[in-house]
Amino acid sequence: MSNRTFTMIKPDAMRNGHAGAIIDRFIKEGFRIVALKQTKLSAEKAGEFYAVHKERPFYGELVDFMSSGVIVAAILEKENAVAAFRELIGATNPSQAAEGTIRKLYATSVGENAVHGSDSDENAKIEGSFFFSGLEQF
Ligand code: 3AN
Repeated sequence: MSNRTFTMIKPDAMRNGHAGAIIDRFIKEGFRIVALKQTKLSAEKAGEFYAVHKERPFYGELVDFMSSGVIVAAILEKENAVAAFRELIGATNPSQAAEGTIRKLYATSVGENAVHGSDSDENAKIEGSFFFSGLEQF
């Protein structure tokens, strides 16, 4: 187990001014920041990142949304990071997310749900290296 996960603060949370509160929450919950940057995905790059969802009906909407504004990308470290982080962010649909989770607090809909969290150690590694070179990880 790598004890690392990958996250993005999505364009909705950036536009709504929640980035500071969300990063503060990561740290308060005991995640160490391995890498962090603000960036913007082109539609092409967003499509590549979400290629696993290509056949899903919401793929086009997802790509448009994820390339609609700046995001913050980060690699975070904590014991059992992937599962611990998914618990912290809550269910994909904020209306089903537990009280106190980041999506319950800051997400507006299932499509615009404030944060991304990797779903496996393998994907955490792939997604982290999509955004960060080895020289940017500490
Ligand atoms: P999660 O991000 O919780 O792992 P996935 O992997 O099922 O959820 O979906 C990836 C992303 O696709 C979600 N974060 C969300 O932005 C978007 N998405 C998922 N389901 C829907 C849906 N029914 N309608 C619109 N967008 C969706």
